[in-house]
Amino acid sequence: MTLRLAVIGAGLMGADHAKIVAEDLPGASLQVVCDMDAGRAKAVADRFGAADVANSPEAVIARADVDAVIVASPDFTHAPLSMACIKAGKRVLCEKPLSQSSAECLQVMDEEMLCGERFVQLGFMRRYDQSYMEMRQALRDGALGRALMMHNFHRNVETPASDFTGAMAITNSAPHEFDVVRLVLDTEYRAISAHQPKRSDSRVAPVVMVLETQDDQLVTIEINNNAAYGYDVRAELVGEAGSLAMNHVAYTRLDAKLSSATAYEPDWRGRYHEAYVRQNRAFLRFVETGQFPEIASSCWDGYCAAVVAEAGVLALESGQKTLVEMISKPEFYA
Ligand code: ISE
Repeated sequence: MTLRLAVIGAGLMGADHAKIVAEDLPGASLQVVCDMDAGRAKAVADRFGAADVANSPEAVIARADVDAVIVASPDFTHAPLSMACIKAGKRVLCEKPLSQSSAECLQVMDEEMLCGERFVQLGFMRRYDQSYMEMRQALRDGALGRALMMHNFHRNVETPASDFTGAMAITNSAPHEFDVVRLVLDTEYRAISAHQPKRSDSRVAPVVMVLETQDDQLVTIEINNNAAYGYDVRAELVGEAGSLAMNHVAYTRLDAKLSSATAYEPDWRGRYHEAYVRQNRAFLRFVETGQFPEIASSCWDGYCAAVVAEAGVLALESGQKTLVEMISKPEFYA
């Protein structure tokens, strides 16, 4: 049976999801592309062969010819649209963040728990990236001994908007690290501090965070949204018996003129293409079977990322180490 998917939002990520559905998801078809901007919806629909276009997300979610939904519209719509999908009994792959407000994440969790079934898979795609999967496995296999530290670097060429702030580095970019490090280390955070160096211009400076986990490990995260040279994500997991570092991901290397060079992607879509495909295939199996994928991110994970980000913003503003205070994990998400 072919599952008919709707993609809500035809911006950068919506177009990327539409492409993946059309080209990399056997068993799925692109039924509707929905965007407030009719021209944008049509351009993406035409490019990837969608059956229809629409401009009302609520109407799309209710359609009988839509089996499941991918939400890639602006961040503030993620929680309300995920709740609409839960109410309609449709499984949804919602782009990160579920919400930047932990209180709103709790509302989505409540809605899902009320239904007694899992409906929401959250698009923290790095969980499906080979490098992080190998780090997690190495730790589980005992190859590194007890984990002590995880260092992370996350660099964008430039900020998406000129009014991007240090707080937004924490609420918009860092949640990827907040989320995937929790998965790799299999723990939660206890406290966070955040610091910024000074730039010589008015662009947003990097943010460096130090997090303590509940298992007494340290996690460092550098977010540099104006790194200029390329999209660059690095990580190193340091254990008592060894360390595992992520390699620069590039399929080729140019050796010429007495030097050697590998290229950087301009943004995350190329770097994480395989992760997105794996994630979206896992979503398809979730829709088919109702079984929540083992390593996928849930509403609970979305809540955890939001709580850490809120504490991180407070830490940056106050210059103080800030406690990360979460509710206990509901049995439903165990
Ligand atoms: C950005 O905010 C994102 O959402 C992307 O997924 C991420 O990879 C990028 O580096 C972030 O800055």
